[in-house]
Amino acid sequence: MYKLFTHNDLDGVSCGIVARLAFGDKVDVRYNSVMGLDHQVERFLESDKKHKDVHMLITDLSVNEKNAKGLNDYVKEGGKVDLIDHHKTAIHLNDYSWGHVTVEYEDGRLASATSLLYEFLVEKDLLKPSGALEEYVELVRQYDIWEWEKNENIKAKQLNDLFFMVSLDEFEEKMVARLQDADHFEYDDFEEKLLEMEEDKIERYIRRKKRELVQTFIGDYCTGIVHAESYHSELGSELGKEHSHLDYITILNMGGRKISFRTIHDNVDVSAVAGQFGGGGHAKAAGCSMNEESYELYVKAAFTIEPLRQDFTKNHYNIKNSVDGSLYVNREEEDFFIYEKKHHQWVVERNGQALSSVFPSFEEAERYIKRNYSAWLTRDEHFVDYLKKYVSNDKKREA
Ligand SMILES: [Mn+2]
Repeated sequence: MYKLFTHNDLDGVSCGIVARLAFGDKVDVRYNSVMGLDHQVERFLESDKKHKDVHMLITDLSVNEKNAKGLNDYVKEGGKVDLIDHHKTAIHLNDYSWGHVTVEYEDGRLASATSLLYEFLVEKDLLKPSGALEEYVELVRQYDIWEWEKNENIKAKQLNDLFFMVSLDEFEEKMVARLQDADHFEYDDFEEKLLEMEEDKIERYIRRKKRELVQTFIGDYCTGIVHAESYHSELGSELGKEHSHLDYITILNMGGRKISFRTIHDNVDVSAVAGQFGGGGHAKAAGCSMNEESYELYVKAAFTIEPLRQDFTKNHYNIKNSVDGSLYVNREEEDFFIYEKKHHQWVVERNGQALSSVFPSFEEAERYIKRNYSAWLTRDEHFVDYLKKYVSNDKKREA
């Protein structure tokens, strides 16, 4: 008999699916949150100690110091345990005979728990490799370690969408049945339709959230803050790309009292931001529970800020990086005119007065006014009025 403790996200549940394919009803699968595992392991060590016929597998999660010692003692007494993980923070468990932690394969690809468990079971002849299963495992791996975005592997993202549309048990059951004896992994027509609808729904949701984003400085970082309960990955990436002058995106979930941080920039580490408030995570995606301090900064102080406006995109004349200059405005109805005075010398005029800083590129000038004045590219009509006003002023000056 096998007992599998695994994570409750797509990678973790796919470990459950792989284990089910290998062991059928001879495995008892438990899905846990990151916080929940240690409690489960503790209970197992206390109660099931004598059941030496149980082979324990832990995937996509790691145990604390106390449980690591407990498991090690259990193994010394003849218990069977294998912990298979791919998180950097679990590397030290490789010191134990039962710890199998691989972050990166020899060819440089990042591992996922599912890919590691799959290979582990195939190597031990406990699972028969198949085309469909191999494809499925690769989709999970690409999704879990964010490789799908770079590869534009939509099928991997869709797998995660589907995962969230049905219950854990239903997903497990569906996938086990599908992977059992197929050459390729495919979605059926109904799922394709569902995924299409989901895509539309996410698009509408993001469009709405774009109009609610507020901008502020917290510490040295300029962040965009939005309230949202769902689609954090999609939101973080869309808002981050659209407002690339923001260092990171903050997503507030008031009901769950949680804060998520996302960034698209390599020079920003949001796990450090989350760490200041007792949270953690990865460099590009992290989070924390909401405490008094983070509430004051991200919720209360941001409440009175007006949402950020998007650049006007339907212009013919007022366009970015143009030889005629580009005009921006802000909520205070100030004008910001960016133009190239000399080669690599970009000037910003604020209400007709040049700022003292000069910028080496259009992008840097724009970034400066977006970060410091929350300005957006204004519409053509205003641009034409602005040019008329200042061109006629120049003429008066000449006369
Ligand atoms: Mn994982």
